[in-house]
Amino acid sequence: MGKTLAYKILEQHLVAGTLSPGEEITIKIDQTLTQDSTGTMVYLQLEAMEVNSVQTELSVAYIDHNTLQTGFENADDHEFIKSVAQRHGVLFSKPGNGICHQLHLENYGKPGKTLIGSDSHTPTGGGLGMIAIGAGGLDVAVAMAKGTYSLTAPKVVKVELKGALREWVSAKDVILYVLKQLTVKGGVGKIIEYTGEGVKNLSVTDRATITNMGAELGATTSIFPSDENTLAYLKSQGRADDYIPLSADADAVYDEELTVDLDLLTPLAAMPHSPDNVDSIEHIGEIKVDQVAIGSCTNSSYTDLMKVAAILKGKKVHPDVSLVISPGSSKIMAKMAENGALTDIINAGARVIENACGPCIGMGQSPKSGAVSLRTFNRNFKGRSGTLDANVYLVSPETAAISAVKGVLTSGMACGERLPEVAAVDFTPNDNFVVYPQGHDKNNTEVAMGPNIKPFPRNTSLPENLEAKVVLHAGDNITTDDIMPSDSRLLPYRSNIPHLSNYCFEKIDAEFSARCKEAGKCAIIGGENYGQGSSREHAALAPLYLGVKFVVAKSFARIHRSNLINSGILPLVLENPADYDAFALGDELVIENAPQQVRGETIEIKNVTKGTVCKTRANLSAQETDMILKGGKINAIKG
Ligand code: MIC
Ligand code: SF4
Repeated sequence: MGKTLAYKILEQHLVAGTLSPGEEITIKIDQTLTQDSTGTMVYLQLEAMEVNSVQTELSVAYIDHNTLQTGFENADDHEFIKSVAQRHGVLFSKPGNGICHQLHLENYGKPGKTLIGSDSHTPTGGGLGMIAIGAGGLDVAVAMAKGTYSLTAPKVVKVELKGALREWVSAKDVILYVLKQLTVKGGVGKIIEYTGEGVKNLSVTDRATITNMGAELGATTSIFPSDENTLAYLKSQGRADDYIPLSADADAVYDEELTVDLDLLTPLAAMPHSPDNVDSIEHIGEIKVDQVAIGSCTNSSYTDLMKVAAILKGKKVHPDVSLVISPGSSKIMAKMAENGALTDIINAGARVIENACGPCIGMGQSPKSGAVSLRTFNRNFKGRSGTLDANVYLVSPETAAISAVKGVLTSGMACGERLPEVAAVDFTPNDNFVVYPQGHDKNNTEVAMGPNIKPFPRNTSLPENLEAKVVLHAGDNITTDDIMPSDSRLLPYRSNIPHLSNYCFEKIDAEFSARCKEAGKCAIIGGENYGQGSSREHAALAPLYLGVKFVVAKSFARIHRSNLINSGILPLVLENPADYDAFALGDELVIENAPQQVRGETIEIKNVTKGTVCKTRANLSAQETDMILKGGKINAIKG
């Protein structure tokens, strides 16, 4: 029986377990990446593990999220990460170099390697034929310390690409189409593997746009084969030696299949407030646009921005539109300065900002009240832009640029203009933004701890009777942005859980934090796909700090479920989803004989207030059971 590409790479890296969907496996990790907003926790945890050198082939610490230094906090975090990177042998990418995923693709990603990163969009590396997985910070810290990562072996979905994209239709439209078909929870427990003759018509950066937004499907990761386009990309980055060809066997067997006819796609948009709320631009119509933002790890490649420059050349941004562009990397920005494309963008009236995540995570450029903002980003969750009543549409760079000129949402296909081809270029290697950990030894460098960096909260072992009061009854698709909001106001506090916890669930229920403090021991009830979105473990650590003992939901998103377990918080799935309605705010709950119950299949929650019993499952692996019993991953590691 032929093998999928994903399973070939997993098999080569298998350290323990049986490689079969649903089984717990441990794989060797070749590379890790961190970014600063999750990185401070990662490196606090790495320090707590008392290791000297990282065990990976390569680990990189990027600074790209918290680059607005409005006070000392972010700069202190950068310094902290730099010092820990030097202590343990981690490369440090300074702020201004660019967005972690774009930089990793350009400089370090290699076909056939495994990568885990403390950011949900780490699967961007799948565009190069890697197994690249987003994970919580603690899992990344452990991968650095031990060189391994454990996960449930996913199913593999085949997405067969046929034909080629037409002018004005791009990779973003491919992934928006897949999101429309599979939804934001359609990828949970799965790897999305792209195959078919259409693959050769997509460049590596096109492929990376598609694998990047596989995170929005909830997928473990997404992957493309490594072929002559991979070689061309690596050559353009001066890394031809990193190339190896890789593909699935011709007779590979997949768990599910989907076909996408690239020739039939038209420009699409994800409408407010979910990446799977997709429709064609033609159908949505010419809505008036207030802001257009181009950039993010999804769409900030050289080719993307050169197309934008070509569309803007000799034109003027509409008087009612604010156009803001954040390039993906310093190399891209430098190349566009060299060839004049940056001048075309600036002359059209665009605001060019730093090579960083920027507006994608609400670090500046919040649109005006009630605005329509077109963004080439990957998430349009309510309030993520920093403006609660803004309506964010996710579109391709081509759609964004032409709409910025016209002032209304515009399909380039309908406007009758030609879109010039972007010529291939070679990039000049430049590592002036990188600090290498030369002669590293933890005894040679002090950890630089700013006053805002506080210890992370730790749980205690599971008590006999796990008591809790319902402090929130939430709906479906709760995001980690809902649980632990992130914007320019709160991101400076990513290393200060006590402060952050005051804002937990603030957009959904302003009383949440106060209610938890009053209750002491708390439980959250959620709907489907609880915890989708970011990998931030702050969405588990802040609830832990506030006394949350367990979360009961209809289903969980992968990374958040792991983060809860790593923190010793039980994620419980309702055996009967209808029982969701049997809980109400203020109900007193208890799980009796908790240690014994978590070792079994079914876990019963007694609702003391209502006098009822509800059956749930935690579906814990052996390692996960150990973590829950001991009060989290750090306790389990330390024994
Ligand atoms: C995001 O896009 O939501 C983030 C900010 O990159 C997060 C990481 C974080 O919360 O720091 C992610 O995607 O994991
Ligand atoms: Fe940064 Fe946005 Fe990408 Fe997250 S999704 S890594 S905030 S650019």
